[in-house]
Amino acid sequence: MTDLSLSVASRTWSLAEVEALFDLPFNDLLFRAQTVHRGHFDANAVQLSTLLSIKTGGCSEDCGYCSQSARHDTGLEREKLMEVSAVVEAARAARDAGATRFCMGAAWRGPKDKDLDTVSEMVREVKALGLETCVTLGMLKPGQAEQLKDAGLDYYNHNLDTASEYYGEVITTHSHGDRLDTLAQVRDAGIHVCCGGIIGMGETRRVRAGLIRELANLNPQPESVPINMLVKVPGTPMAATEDLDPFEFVRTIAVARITMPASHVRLSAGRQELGEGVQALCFLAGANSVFHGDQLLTTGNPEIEADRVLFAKLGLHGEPVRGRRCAS
Ligand code: SAM
Ligand code: DTB
Ligand code: SF4
Repeated sequence: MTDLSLSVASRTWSLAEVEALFDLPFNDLLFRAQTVHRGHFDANAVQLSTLLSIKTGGCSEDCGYCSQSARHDTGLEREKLMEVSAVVEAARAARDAGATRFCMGAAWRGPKDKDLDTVSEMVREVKALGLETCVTLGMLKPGQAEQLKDAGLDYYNHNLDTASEYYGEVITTHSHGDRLDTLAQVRDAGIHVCCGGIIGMGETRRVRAGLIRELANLNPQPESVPINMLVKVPGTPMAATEDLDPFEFVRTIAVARITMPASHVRLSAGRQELGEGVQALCFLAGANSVFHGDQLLTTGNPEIEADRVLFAKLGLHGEPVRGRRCAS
């Protein structure tokens, strides 16, 4: 019989165990996730990260979900790397609106050394504002993670996106192994790992369980785990994908919480489409982070005012920097 006893951070998860969690009755799953959550975090605190696209569009990669791939005709204007001063201004506004982490995203396969110098300057200046810093720049070459660490980078976002068995259905220009390689470089440089994925891309529950299993078996586990619901961008190969049942999204959050008890699980892209009720279920299932601000990278996010109202209704509050109750 599959062992469903309470998880500990260091254990290895089998696919059967993760699938068994997905298959639990909804109320049992949520009760279990909420119990784990309360053992590790303030149950009413939510970490707020703000995203900024510092280099938009024209990406060489063929990720089937992405508005920024040069291979998809999404009508997105290609833009150059932003000026440092404009990024710092956006970060200051994010901080003043309540965010504690600022995440800068670039539509690159990976950064050129010259561009990395500019991004390092952005990290240095954003950090000086008292914000946690995060960047997502694609694949890194040896030495680049160390440069970012020296600039004061706290987190590097690099998602596994989907289970290894489904990866080739979504992306062909780089591999699941390439992603693991960059994640290892980030870890070795002493930078916190932000690593999650996308669901609702036409995958099966088994694939979703496989993704969560791969994330949970990273050792150490990622400090932040963004769970994105596919945003169906017109012009991408995934634009006409069938809608995923919202309860399946909630289940995925709950299974992420149970298997990665000390990680911040972020309710990420697709929040606008979920509505207040499903978002509330996600918080009950153990989500304790969101993207805060009217824009994700190229698509919309709930407005700051809408989040303020929702948080007030639910009695949620923003989490201070390093607000984890049980330091690990
Ligand atoms: N180019 C870098 C990379 O791929 O790692 C960084 C930017 S990329 C846009 C960051 C992440 O955004 C992707 O790994 C994916 O998880 C998420 N993402 C992109 N487009 C999305 C969409 N349409 N729906 C949901 N998530 C999306
Ligand atoms: C992550 O997992 N989700 C964010 C962040 N990491 C970089 C990006 C979501 C992008 C959604 C589609 C868009 O706005 O382009
Ligand atoms: Fe490029 Fe990242 Fe979009 Fe893939 S997800 S096309 S690597 S910006």
